[in-house]
Amino acid sequence: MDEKKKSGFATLVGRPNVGKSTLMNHLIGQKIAITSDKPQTTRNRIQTVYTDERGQIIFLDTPGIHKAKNKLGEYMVNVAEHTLKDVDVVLWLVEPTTFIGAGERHIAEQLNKVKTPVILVINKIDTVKNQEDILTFIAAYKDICPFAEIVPVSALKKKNTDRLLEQIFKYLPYGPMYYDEDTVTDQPMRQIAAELIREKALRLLSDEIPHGIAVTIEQMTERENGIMDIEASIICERDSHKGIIIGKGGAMLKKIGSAARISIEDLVGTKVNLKLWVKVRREWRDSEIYMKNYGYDVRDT
Ligand SMILES: Nc1nc2c(ncn2[C@@H]2O[C@H](COP(=O)(O)OP(=O)(O)OP(=O)(O)O)[C@@H](O)[C@H]2O)c(=O)[nH]1
Ligand SMILES: [Mg+2]
Repeated sequence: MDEKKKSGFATLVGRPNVGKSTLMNHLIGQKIAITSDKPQTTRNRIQTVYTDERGQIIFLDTPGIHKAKNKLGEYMVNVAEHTLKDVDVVLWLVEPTTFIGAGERHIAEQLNKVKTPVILVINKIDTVKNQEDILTFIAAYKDICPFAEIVPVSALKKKNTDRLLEQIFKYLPYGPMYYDEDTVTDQPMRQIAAELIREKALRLLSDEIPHGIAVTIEQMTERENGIMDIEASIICERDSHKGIIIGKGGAMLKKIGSAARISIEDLVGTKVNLKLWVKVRREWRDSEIYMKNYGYDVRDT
């Protein structure tokens, strides 16, 4: 065992849309978690691995903590809150503002219950015109929770994220690596492919529908010549939604399909032949059976 190396777990938590997945992808240098400008993009815990000469950080990206409106929402919040205890350090991401709402207070309450060191990460500082304002955000947050560190960053513009890595390593114990250094994620390829399709749907569709969709991979096979055939279904909650997802003459589904195909090809490094279907499953977000089928198993939280 190399005594000088550190290794441990860091969870990213926060309200929806604060940039958790964007930050994690940037820190590990690969796009594993999907991102969008719509809240509640991430639905499951996504584990990724960062390794350098200092050691290894295992990141857990989690769903945004919000007021749940259905069983899927409850599942997502459970997933996020359950990661707080069993990690070495918590990264709490917030928007660059002095406004601390009920959502942030709820998260602070959860954090105050655990002994894990918390790093407050003030994200999106590229949107702050007057950089001195950052001091006022720090002042607003500083007493809400006993923070181990406060680090302002921009996940999008990759600002100050090296400093964040340094601060994370500070709170990790010395010990052997959990994964070999080539490991990037525990997510199976199938799962990432399904997520990439969901990402394109989220990005291309209007506000109302995206929360109600899920994606399942029905088949994923590789031909001898390397071409990958994928058949997937987009699940939605209403016939009217199905119509919108398919679009006029199938135009929207085609758009989602070709954007997803390009991203999946990037991921697998071969040509992909993607076939998409759209299915309606009414109120699936309140059905534990359907949720389980679509990869959200309540017993796992
Ligand atoms: N300007 C700016 N935008 C950012 C930054 N980080 C993330 N964003 C944007 O914020 C939006 C949400 O990003 P995500 O990474 O999906 O946020 P999230 O916290 O994972 O969201 P959920 O999974 O819904 O909880 C996207 O449109 C990102 O491009 C940043 O540093 N600066
Ligand atoms: Mg996310």
